[in-house]
Amino acid sequence: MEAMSAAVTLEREGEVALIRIDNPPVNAAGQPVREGLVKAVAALDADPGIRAAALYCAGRTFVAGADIREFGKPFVPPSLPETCDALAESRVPIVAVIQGTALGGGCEIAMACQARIGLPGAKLGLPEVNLGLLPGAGGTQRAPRLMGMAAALHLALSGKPIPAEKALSLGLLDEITDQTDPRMVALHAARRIASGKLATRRTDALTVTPLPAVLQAARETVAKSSPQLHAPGRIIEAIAASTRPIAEGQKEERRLFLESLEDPQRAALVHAFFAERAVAKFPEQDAKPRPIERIGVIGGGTMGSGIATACLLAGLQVVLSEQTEDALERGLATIGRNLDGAVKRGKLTADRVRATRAALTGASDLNALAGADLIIEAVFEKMEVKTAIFARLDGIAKPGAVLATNTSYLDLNQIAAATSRPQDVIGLHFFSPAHVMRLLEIVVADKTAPDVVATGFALAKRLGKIGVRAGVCDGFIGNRILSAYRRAAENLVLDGATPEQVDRAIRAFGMAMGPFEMGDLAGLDIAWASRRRHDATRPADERYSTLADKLYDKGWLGRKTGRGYYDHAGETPVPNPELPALIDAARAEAKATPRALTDQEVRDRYLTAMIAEGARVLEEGIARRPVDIDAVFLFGYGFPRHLGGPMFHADTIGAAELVRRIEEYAKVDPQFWTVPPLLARMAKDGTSFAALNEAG
Ligand code: 3H9
Repeated sequence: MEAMSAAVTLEREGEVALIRIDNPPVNAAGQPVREGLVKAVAALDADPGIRAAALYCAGRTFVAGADIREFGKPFVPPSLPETCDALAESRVPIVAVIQGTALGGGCEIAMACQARIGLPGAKLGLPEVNLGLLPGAGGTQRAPRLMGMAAALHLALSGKPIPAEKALSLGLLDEITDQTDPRMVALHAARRIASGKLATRRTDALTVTPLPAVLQAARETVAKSSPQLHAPGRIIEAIAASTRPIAEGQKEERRLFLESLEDPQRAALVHAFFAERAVAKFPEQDAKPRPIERIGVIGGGTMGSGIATACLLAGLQVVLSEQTEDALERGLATIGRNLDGAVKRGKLTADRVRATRAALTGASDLNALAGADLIIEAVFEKMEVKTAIFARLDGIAKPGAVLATNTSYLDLNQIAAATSRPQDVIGLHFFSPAHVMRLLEIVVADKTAPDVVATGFALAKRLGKIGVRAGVCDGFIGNRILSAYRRAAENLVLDGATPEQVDRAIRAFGMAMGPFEMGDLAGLDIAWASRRRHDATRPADERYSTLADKLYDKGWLGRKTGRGYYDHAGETPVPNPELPALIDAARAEAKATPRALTDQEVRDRYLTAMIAEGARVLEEGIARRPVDIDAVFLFGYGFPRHLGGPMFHADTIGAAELVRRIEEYAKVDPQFWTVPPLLARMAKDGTSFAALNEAG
């Protein structure tokens, strides 16, 4: 075995050779892989004794793509396009043997080879679009040559990997084997090529049938479904060029790829990719999670039923506890409907339906939770109710059971103090609908034991959720920041904007929903309860909009009552016709002088409030790093992924500009707008939130 580089070896076996990539954890095509592949091809070209070769990977996966960590850093040759071209032009035919995932640059490496074989469970995909990129190592030219333009467009625009069977039917794979050892498959396949038993072909010699109508339909779909994203349009244009001679098409691909590499959306999307992984690193990660198989859920309302559904879908046993038989029946029925929906969405396969339903039991008595490994309380948001339940659980739960609360605001230390085992108490803050939303805030109280924190993260992983560690404060990371920018939105209405304008401006920025639409969806009684909790501590000089209270007093609680900021009687909501009079009254009470505000002013103020509160949450240690806040907003609050999250976005504005804005807003409302000390320091030192992420 000869080393071609730190990541690639070449093994000669008679008249065939095996090229092996070994670059843990996912065999990303970093510089040592590229260098090794180019050298291996050159060595094969120079060896007349070799008639065929196979390329395979060590570890659990084929090449998972270009090394994303190299983007934005000084480039060290050879490039991935050069590497793929070397493989494509190799004198010796090479078969790619694929286990795990061949993604992005990995799929491109495979497509450049002269044949492809998939091992059981292999998947192939071009997920570059998710990173704001296009397949830039020949993928937009070779995929249409192998699969046709329509299938190539679908693969690259969806970003979703396809299973080996589908890849075979589309022509992306030549064979699927049931053998599981990549080296043995590689050796056998190379020998079959040498003996003429496995056909090979040069991808670059294939031609592409032009499909102008398919291209046009793709352009129209993209313009409608994701007008703010830059990568999809570039992908279509690069694939459109695949009907030209390959060298010309590659030139066009390169031009578009370099454009996408420089695009700020690329940096934001790569940040979002790493954010998802960064949050899984937390101070207690070396502790051993407690074993979790049986979950108790207290409360069969929307949240409790959603949590129970999420646990069932993950294959856990669930006991749902409610106070009365009636409430229990309703909760179990909701879970049943959730599971039906999961079957329809393909999240629960037909063969698992029976076992999943059988894993659910109900009880109208808390004692039924005695055997649970983890109990999640999801009852009414009232401290007395929660502490009473935790005091009872203390006497019921088995020793070592994790006692979790789904509270979205309340003081976890106080809840933990209601038990004699505060070390076992943790916050697991799910987002509604809990069986769909990916975010899980894992709230750590003063006395929570490290293995209980680790258990929270293990549960998040098992449920397919993104767990983010949060400290205790009113609202934790997400809802705490939400209350700040919701107040900014309410004050914008005092100053002259309408709720409709605010929602429109925020949607135009890319958020899934504006704050008033979101209030109507969540129910205006939730924010009302939060305001009442603060009545006693609200500073006398706080600028307070009574608009939301007026809606509440009229019983207009949003969608569930048919009216809120909007009227929901028709198919699409329209502004509540009685709102202008209520706004006038609220403005008069606040002694506000309304003026016309531009959408830009609305957006700047709203985002500045979000970022400023984010800076406070960081400084207080509620979130450990800016990336934790970004993950919360990306996965739980509809922040646009192509803008990376609020703290990533803050760096594109700059601390100095943010401080300037806050000082300007403070002229009207000095009580709300104060410069967070962290932001002031950053503006002075010229540092960024990205630097704080790196500092860990
Ligand atoms: C591309 O290819 C561009 C080309 O077309 C053109 C070039 C000219 N690079 O996700 P996991 C790390 S763009 C660097 O937890 P899993 C990841 O951060 C690329 N690092 O495992 C993590 O590190 P850590 C197109 C990478 O089993 C560790 O590996 N390719 C890369 O749940 C384990 O990852 C993609 O977009 C990478 N490419 O999932 C594929 N990939 O332990 C991106 C992963 O320090 N990758 N890491 O946190 C994936 O989708 C998943 O990682 C994969 C494994 C499905 C492969």
